[in-house]
Amino acid sequence: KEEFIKILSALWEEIFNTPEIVQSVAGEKLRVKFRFSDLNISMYIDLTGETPHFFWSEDGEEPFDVEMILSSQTSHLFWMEKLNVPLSIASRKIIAKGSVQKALKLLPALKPAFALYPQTLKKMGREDLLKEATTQKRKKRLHLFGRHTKRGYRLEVIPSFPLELNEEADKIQPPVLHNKPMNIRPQDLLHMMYLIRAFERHLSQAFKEGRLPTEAIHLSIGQEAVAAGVCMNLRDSDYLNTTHRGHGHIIAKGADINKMMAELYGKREGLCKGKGGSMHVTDGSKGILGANGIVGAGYLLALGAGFTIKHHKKSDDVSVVIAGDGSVNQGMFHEAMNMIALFELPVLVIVENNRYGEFTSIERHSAETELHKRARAYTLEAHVLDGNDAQTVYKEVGKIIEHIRRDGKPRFVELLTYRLHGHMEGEPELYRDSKEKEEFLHKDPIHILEQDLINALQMTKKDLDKLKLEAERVITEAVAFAEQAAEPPADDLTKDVYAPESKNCFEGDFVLDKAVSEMSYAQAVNSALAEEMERDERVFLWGEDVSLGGYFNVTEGLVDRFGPKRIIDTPISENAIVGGAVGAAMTGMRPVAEILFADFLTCAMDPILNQAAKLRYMTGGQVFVPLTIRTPVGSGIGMAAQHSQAMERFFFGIPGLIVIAPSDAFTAKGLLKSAIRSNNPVLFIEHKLLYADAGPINPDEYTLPIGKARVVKKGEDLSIVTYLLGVGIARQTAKILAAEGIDAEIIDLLSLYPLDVKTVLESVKKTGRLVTLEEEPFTGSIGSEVISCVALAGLALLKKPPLKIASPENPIAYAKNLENAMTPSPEEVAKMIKEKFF
Ligand SMILES: Cc1ncc(C[n+]2csc(CCOP(=O)(O)OP(=O)(O)O)c2C)c(N)n1
Repeated sequence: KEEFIKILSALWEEIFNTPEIVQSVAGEKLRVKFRFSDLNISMYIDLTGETPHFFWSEDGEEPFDVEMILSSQTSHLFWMEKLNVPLSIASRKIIAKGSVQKALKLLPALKPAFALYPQTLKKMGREDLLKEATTQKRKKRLHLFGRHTKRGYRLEVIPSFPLELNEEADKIQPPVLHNKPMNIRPQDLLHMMYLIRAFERHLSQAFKEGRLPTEAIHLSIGQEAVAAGVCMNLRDSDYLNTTHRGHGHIIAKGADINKMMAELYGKREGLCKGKGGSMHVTDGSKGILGANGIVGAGYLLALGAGFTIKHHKKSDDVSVVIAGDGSVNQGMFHEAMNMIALFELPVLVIVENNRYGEFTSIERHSAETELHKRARAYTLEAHVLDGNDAQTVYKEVGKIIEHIRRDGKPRFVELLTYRLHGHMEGEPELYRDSKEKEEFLHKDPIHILEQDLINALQMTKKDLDKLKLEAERVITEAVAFAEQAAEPPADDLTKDVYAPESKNCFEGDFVLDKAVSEMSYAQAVNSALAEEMERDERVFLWGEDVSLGGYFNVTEGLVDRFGPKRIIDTPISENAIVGGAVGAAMTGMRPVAEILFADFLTCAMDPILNQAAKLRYMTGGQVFVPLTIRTPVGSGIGMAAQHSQAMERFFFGIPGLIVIAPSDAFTAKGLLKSAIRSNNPVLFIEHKLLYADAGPINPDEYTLPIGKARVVKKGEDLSIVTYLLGVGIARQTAKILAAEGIDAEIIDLLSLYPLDVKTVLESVKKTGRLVTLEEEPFTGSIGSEVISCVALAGLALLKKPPLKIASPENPIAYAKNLENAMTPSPEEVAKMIKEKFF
């Protein structure tokens, strides 16, 4: 700073000692302030009085007519005449305030002053600053004036993708579940209910005392007969899905109580390593697929687990879902019920009717309050039972489960019960009066069973106390375990986002062998599906009309080869298509779910975002979801706004999900095979207009790497970063540009998430010019992300600001000319590029 002040002071002394300059600026009546932003000091040039002079001020509070804000480095370039000052003001290298026009008029008068700067530098012993910035020495010295000019990039500023490649990934399997012998006596039911109540009473107290890391905990006090009565009928190998109020169900299914308590305390030793908490706690080793914070999601996961039992395990296991009365008004319930019934899956649907959905009573939330009647509408055998009578629940549900084990057909049971605590601890319960609660206190399921045991089995109060004490001891131990357990280490934060992957699907190059044949993009998808289904019997495909080839004939002929049990037509139920596939994937299948048009992904948002993408993380890595969702995007077939969108913006950047978008037959085939082999959920985006495009394909079996972009054409002058349809447009654009001597490089992203930033940066390092080209609307698109990454990691590489070519910000129109106007032609792209860069 001092050296800088000295140099500029010496310069201005020279200037004011030069009579011709003084004469030419005399009478301007102007005070100019130069604020040096990186040095926190201002220099004032005062031309208002008889004698022009300058002074420095650190607080910068002096009055001025015009202020120029610039860095010391910009100031250096200014005096070196390396800057076009008006342009620098326009591009904000120099920020001017006040009477800029007047200040600019001074420049010609100052012309002779520029010649004084080199002299001044020499006099001050800094002639090194006059040289070009080539040597190390100079770079270092220049740093004095604020900025360095290295042409490199810093990839480390982009967070690394939390995905691990490992040799064992191919062998990953859901836990092998064993049956447990069952010989449940009434006193076992009571002991279980004591255990659940003691567990939740402790939680209630711990919550009040602020010892749990949550603001919301939902207890099932008063509903324990449902948990014990249903779940004590289940083997480990039966699947269970439950909800936010699922502690009891999970305990009764056999979860490790110490680890469960530790989970609720947010500890590393917790079942989900402290990542799930009360609403997502699960114990995969006991066949529990999870508590779920989305009230209707369990129905869909249970549907998928039922599919696995029927078609893969081929066992007499049962997939059970327990959810509340409020959940039956979710669309997920209806889609699941229909599909469970239609496909005759071994699923037991239990609705635990505690008369309230949050703060709204059943009379106010349901037109038909006898919920079992809804099941009959779906042809399901339905039962309604007193859910506070544990013995009845155990016996009757036990019989129903035995029926399912025998005939594999679904059943529905409504269990009538009541929760004695609020919807969540600490809420004021304004929606019900004390009389109602009083009435149900008398129907407390624990009291009912205690009475039964005393009356029928001649157990004494002392016997019961012993059971209760034993349950309380277990909970005391669990609390001690949880309290002593450690918090998760900080680096756990980014673990368990993705299941480990094998190198085969994530490493390698895009090598097109000597192609012996051509295939259309649609045939390539078809062929990838066929090969993977041939290779792995866990792979199946379901979606609307897939057996007939689907809307675009992509899956044509597959049903003849693999039969209707593996190529499955579904109802028009996008939520269930994806949600069911998630359940199947969690239990050992490798589903491919087809969504007819990508626009309908909106109807399956929850299973994609809240289930598929998050289940692994929420369960602390207990679960993995090897699911592929295929769907076509894009305009061009005159189907207007709801059948033509580019949908990728909604899904890329969702931790836990992978997004792929191949641009030709070669990549469609290799990447789809990798997607199906991936241990993680993949959204595989196809393009309608590409389906008919033919292209070469490797003759032998091959997969292609996920997470890598491909340089489809090398070039020196600019980098066009694009994907899907954009690749074809870019190729034609490059030809037009080549005719004018401009050599474009084209990068086909292929994987949108993870994004291969390195390949983009390497290209921009060479060309210095970046163009993004896509079908998405301008704001918040893939191109935005590419540009953001380049700005963060390699801004210095750019010779000019990037050019972003995207569609206008409107939905897609029907009329052909309007639809066409959404995507620029190669000629238009070439013109934009020339105007911007050349
Ligand atoms: C899809 C969804 N919508 C809303 C909520 C917020 N919510 C949490 S619990 C709950 C009530 C659910 O009622 P019910 O299904 O009867 O179960 P209960 O709480 O009575 O056990 C609601 C609306 C949610 N978790 N998920």
